[in-house]
Amino acid sequence: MITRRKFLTSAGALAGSAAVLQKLASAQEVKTREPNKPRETTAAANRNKPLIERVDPKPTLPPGEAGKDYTPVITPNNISLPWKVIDGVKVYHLVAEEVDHEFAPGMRAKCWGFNGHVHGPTIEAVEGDRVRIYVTNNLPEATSVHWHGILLPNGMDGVAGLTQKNIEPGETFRYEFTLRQHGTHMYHSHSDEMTQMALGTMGLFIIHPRRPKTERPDRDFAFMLNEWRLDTGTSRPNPNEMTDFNVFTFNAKIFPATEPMVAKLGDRVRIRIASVAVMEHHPIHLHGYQFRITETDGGQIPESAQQVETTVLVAVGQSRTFDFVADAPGDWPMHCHMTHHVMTQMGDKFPNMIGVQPGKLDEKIRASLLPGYMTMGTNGMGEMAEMQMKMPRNSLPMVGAPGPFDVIDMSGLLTLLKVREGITSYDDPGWYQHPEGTVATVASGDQLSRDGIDVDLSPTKHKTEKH
Ligand SMILES: [Cu+2]
Repeated sequence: MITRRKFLTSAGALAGSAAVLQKLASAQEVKTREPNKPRETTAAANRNKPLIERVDPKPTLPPGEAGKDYTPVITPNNISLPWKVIDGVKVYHLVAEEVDHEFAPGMRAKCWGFNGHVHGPTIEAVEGDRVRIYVTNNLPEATSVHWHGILLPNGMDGVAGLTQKNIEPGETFRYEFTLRQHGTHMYHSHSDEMTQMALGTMGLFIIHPRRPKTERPDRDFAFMLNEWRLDTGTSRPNPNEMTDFNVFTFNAKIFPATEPMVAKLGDRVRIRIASVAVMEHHPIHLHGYQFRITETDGGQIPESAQQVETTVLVAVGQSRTFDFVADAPGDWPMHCHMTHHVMTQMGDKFPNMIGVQPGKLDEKIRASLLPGYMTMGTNGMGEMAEMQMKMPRNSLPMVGAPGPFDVIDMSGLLTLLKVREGITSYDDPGWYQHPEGTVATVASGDQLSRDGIDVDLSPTKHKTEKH
């Protein structure tokens, strides 16, 4: 009830109507109800009163301005959708269309998105803004756009067949409503969802608070999660796949194509993660930090109820926002903690070769069947990261990229938080230069004997067959 009353108070400030005051008065009645009075009496008295939160108010505040009313959000690897103000209304134009999308160098596919982007550009607005969003359908089939998590009149909800007619190819529809909340929300097609969403027709819808209760973040990053089935050698994600995905993305990119989040030491950082992914939930883990989960789709969490975590589970259809101060310099991974979600196609359908001793198998196969054959994966999959293997067309191995020390053998749902002292720009600062003596290295014999660590250091002990 407290949250609801707070919401009503802020909505009231925006709408300023008699209905608002009436509702606030009735909320006050609930609060001051005598303890012995039966609840049913109050409920009955309130039953027929208008619910102001279901009224779409005309705005009484000017459109929110970047810098003055909010710090713009950063959508790594994507942009915010441009808008113009017409008679006090923010006007946007989304165009649903096929997009030739690069997941990372070496892997492209024909996806569906908006305005040349996969996923669609981030819609950014401010609580109290009136927004008018035109949607043009340049897809080969009918579509519609649903504004996920946003409080609006039923006929603006965007569910084809139920709350509106389909937007046929070539048609442009108009959606218009006033934003009465703030938070991290989404939009996605709501017509032939299985096909269209598996091909990428979704985006972020960020609403900044008009009067934030907390200090604004210095760096505000937003991500959308997704998973895809892209078979090697093909150029279209397969929307019919129900369980077996092989490409996992932050803002439709896989590491190392994911742009890093760069912050200055001491910056207040906000990270928003949202998902209307196809089928999978993703526990997103940030290294080196504890953070407070400050918002869900339902709004701000009271400070006393905020959980301090290092991993946040983002289920399909949810958003989670967390905040922290960037007080530890370094290159810190942020990744999904499901190990198959930090890899790409290579691990898919690969036979389990761990511990297999091929003996003379390689020689025999090379001589009689495949001249370039080698048995792989007997010591684990990491070695594939280091090899320049010839890959099938339009596919990437499980591995990520060369790192400052060795190859980073993660891909997929991985990005980096780069925190630096004294930087003057938020451009990618390159790899972190560690202060001397702060990097784990091979232990010397002296160190081992000093600390009584007994290991067999003979060179033959751990020799493994190298290809
Ligand atoms: Cu995951």
